[in-house]
Amino acid sequence: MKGRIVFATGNAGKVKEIQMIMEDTGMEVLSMKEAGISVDIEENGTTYEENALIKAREVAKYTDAIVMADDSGLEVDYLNKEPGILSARYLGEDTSYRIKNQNLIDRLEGVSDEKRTARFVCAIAAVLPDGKELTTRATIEGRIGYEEKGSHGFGYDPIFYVPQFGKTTAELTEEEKNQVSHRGKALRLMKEELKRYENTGC
Ligand code: ITT
Repeated sequence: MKGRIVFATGNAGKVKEIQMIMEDTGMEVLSMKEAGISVDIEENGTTYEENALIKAREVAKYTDAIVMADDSGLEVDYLNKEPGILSARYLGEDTSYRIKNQNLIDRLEGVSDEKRTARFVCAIAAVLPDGKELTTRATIEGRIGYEEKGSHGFGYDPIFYVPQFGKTTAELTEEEKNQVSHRGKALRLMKEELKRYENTGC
């Protein structure tokens, strides 16, 4: 694959992961900021895919490059899948994750291990220069921990415990997280979709 991708996100944590995951494509991945694009996008979709497409379509108005966007969230089963699609806005966009994470831990007080199941969900959308739109989605299953652990990653990572590693995603190295994460898996699916479209035109 060749060319440039502009990633329609203002989240620096996502940008770092995405650039690592896309490294092997040989394509240059620029954040919106690096591409000099600054837009305020209203994410008023009802699904992760819709929101990812809204972001990618908006930024595609300002560039001829491939544009991709990520819409993601944390679904806690015991809380009826909250905060879900509203994860970034949960308790207010500017509220620190220390407070958001502690709030989720508090809401699960007394809840047993088996009922603390949760998942990160990620939808990736791509808008290609010819107008073609692609979407992919992936998840990682885990549990909400009892305290924050780890300092890598961003957002809800310190409370998202992955049984397979016996660690939170904030305790994993960047490589380990990208191997198993919702974002890593959804982006690898998107790489395949792009290759398929390049080869077949549909
Ligand atoms: P952009 O819309 O600019 O991409 P955002 O942070 O607002 O940035 P979303 O609307 O997709 O992005 O919200 C996703 C939120 O879900 C994110 O802010 C985190 O709170 C949470 N989240 C998603 N993936 C995560 C991950 O890998 N680790 C920790 N938290 C994550």
